[in-house]
Amino acid sequence: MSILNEISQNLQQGKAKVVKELVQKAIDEGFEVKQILEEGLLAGMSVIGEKFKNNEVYVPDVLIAARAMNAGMEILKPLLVTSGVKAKGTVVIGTVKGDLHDIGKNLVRMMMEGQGLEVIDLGIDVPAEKFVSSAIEHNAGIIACSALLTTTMGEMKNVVEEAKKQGIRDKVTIMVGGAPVNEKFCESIGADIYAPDAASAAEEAVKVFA
Ligand code: B1M
Repeated sequence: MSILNEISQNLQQGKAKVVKELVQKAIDEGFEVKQILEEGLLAGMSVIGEKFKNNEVYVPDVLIAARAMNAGMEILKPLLVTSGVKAKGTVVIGTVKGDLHDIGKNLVRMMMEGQGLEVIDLGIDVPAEKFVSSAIEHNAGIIACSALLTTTMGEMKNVVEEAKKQGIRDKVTIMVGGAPVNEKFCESIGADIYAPDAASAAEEAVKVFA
């Protein structure tokens, strides 16, 4: 098995320590940083994303795979900067104002990072103004809003309105998701993309930057 394949396989099994060692080994053997990232770490995370979508693996599996990816990224990150590998795009993500649920949002973030996107995580209870000002500050192409409560999902409309108010509506894609959210709601508030799960959210985000 090639070392890149080994990285991918071990990542899928959540073996953080092994992934870290293999990434270092691949660097020592002269593999390009971009190749280690794309054919090792991101390839492994894509498999997990697909399996998660098909209910073949569950939340804890994704969390430990993401931990393994982060372990590998610790080694790669400083080299990515010097080798000039750029993120495919920037996403600002958060759970909307009044809502403290973050497990799903964190999964979305991890999946997006697993697709090579830069993700600015604003955390929970994020007001509309913060989503928009952060998108401007980081020149983000996507604002991604998560909500788990029927009482807070309406806050997503405020994000759309705030983006209009601050003059960036035509420059930013607004993605919405979370258990009570659906396609119809997405359309009704004038958002752009509804994603039912974390893997779809990452797939859709990549398409935006393609
Ligand atoms: Co809360 N809670 N909770 N809770 N909680 C729910 C959501 C609830 C359905 C439980 C119930 O009554 N059956 C209910 C909401 C009812 C409703 O609004 N219709 C509820 C309630 C009522 C509350 C409180 C009001 C309870 C109270 O205090 N009386 C309170 C509210 C606090 C607040 O937010 N202001 C509350 C608090 C909490 C805890 C803090 C205890 C805890 C959250 C801990 C945390 O997140 N760190 C909690 C939990 C854990 C849950 C349940 C049990 C699990 C949620 C979860 O993490 N699921 C939940 C019941 C349930 O769902 N079974 C419940 C796993 C996660 C992976 O799924 O977040 O749906 P999910 O994410 C999915 C997709 O939705 C999607 O991707 C993920 C998977 O791929 N997705 C996106 C999510 N965000 C996305 C964004 C995208 C795209 C996809 O694009 C941007």
